[in-house]
Amino acid sequence: MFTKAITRRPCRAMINGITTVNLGKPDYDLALKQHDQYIKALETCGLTVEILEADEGFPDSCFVEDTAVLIPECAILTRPGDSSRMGEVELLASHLKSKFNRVFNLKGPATLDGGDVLLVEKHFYIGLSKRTNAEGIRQFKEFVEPFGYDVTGIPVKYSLHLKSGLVYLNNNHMLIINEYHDDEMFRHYHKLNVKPEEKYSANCLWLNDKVLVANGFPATKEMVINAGYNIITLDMTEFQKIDGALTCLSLRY
Ligand code: CIR
Repeated sequence: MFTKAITRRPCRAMINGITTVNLGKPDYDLALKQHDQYIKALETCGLTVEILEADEGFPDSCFVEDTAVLIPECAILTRPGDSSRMGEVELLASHLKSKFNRVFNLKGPATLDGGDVLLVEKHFYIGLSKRTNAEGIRQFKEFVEPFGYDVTGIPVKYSLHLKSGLVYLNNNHMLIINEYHDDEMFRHYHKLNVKPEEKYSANCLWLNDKVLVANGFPATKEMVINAGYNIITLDMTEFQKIDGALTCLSLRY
């Protein structure tokens, strides 16, 4: 159950956000409208949403998920794997220190993006990706193990982050792209397989028994509904242009 979320308004510089796709530049005004709808959806799911100011110094700073991991026992400030994003953590640090009794910091040479961190009950799966290195996972593990969490590293080969292709929807349901389908690690889950042509939509967001799903992906939408969830669909086109998806736009706790 989540009760709160932290988001950051997209800045104008988002049109120059990092991207691996070729979908053109985001339309800033449309991105703001989509962000408004995203915040409304979080509120519909019962969350109180804090909206931090846009920061023009960091084009990707609306993707707050990458800069911290929040659990009831502590906050962990990350070290984003793309150097242009490292400074985003500072923007959030004092803010989190006023909310959490314990705040841990990853130290160099560790790198870790929150988009690689998937929590399933008391188990963290962490993507070993272009953004997150083995040292990042090692330090993270040291922070969370004393609180009874365990950690498994998962190589990420075919997407930016682990959660671009693997998302937990509670009730033992795992939304999963082909690449992870036969992985022994996930054999215990009831898998909802995302079609390759709808890969972007694997990044859904479970929030208190509702699921946010990106608009324009009918097979994923139907599959999540058939799995028994109430869904909220959201236009995400402008964030997709810079590799952003639903989980990236908030920190939930
Ligand atoms: C980046 O490449 O860092 C941003 N353009 C997108 C970050 C997406 N974040 C996420 O999936 N958690």
